Amino acid sequence: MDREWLRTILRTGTAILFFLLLPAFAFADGPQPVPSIFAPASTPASDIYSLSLFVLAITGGIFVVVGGLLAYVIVRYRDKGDDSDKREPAQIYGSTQIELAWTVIPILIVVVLFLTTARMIFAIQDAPKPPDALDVTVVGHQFWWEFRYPKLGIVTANELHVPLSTNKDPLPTYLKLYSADVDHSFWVPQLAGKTDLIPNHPNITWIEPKSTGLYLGQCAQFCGVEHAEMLLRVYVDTPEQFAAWVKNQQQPAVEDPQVAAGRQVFETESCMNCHTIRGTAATGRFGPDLTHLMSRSTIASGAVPNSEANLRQWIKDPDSFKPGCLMPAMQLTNQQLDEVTAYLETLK
Ligand code: HEC
Ligand SMILES: [Cu+2]
Repeated sequence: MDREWLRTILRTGTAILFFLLLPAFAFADGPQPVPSIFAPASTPASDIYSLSLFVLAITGGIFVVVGGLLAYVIVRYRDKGDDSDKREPAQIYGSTQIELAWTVIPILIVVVLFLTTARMIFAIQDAPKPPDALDVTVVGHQFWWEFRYPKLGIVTANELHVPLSTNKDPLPTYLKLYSADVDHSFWVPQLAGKTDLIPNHPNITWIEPKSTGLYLGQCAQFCGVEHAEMLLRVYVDTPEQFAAWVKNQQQPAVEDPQVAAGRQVFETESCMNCHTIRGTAATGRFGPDLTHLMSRSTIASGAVPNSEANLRQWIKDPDSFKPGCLMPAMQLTNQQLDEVTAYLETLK
């Protein structure tokens, strides 16, 4: 093997490696771990997963055959540096057999891929909805999620709770998707495929999680500057956990006289124009419902953990966590910040 040849292989190899590793660099310092589409935990996601394996097998087969032939030809017929290959090879024109083969085989492959995919899409879309399925209305906002449970009288944000579905007791959750402003996309890879939230065009999707735990996702449609921090958290609870969560969410906010000063800040510094706290005069709907803010483990749509320090910093200057988000810095004094944070901390 001569030098030039070796250099070509090295150069090509480095380029291929670089492109394969590129996604790893892109996500390396992301705000949350990238959930895998190869670890489904819910019915539509596992159907999509098996379909993707089928498609990968076919396209992988094509890659191996084409790549193999290409590699063989490159090695076998490379310039040997002598005159042994200066003669023109036999020229073949208009071979009906060859042309038919390279037209019909790809068409058949595409038809198979198309039909299996279309069948899967319709099977998921037309799945009959059981009467006891849980209904949730999801409203996409720049840059957070509103979750309403119409039959349960619950409104919350950013962290969706749904019950576990077992084979013995199937309990899917049907999500009706709306948008308050621009296009968003609901995507929790381990639970279901992406479904867009389009203004004036409600979409429906469903999930049927088969194991408990926290599933991460995010908005998958570019919706503005903070699109990348419009994260999603879905908690799949056991029936008992879910019932307890529902019971707590249905309560109005408890009134604690010790934090009356903070509550007054909330009601006089226009917080209540944008936020609802059930059981108080605050009924704003531009921002997340804060009635049970402390039942959530993150704030600002999963951007930061819900700690006292983060909460105070968020109210002081929301842009310090989410530059360009739609909550303004309300220019509160340090004392007002302490008071309103103490008040919010009581919203269990
Ligand atoms: C102009 C409307 C507006 C005003 C006024 C406003 N907020 Fe907000 N607030 C928002 C929006 C929008 C978000 C969601 C931001 C995001 O996640 O992108 C938000 C988020 C929050 C959150 C995080 C909620 C969560 O679960 O993620 C808290 C806490 C909060 N606001 C408290 C306050 C307080 C306290 C005040 C008054 C000092 C206030 N807000 C004033 C619009 C407003
Ligand atoms: Cu979005």
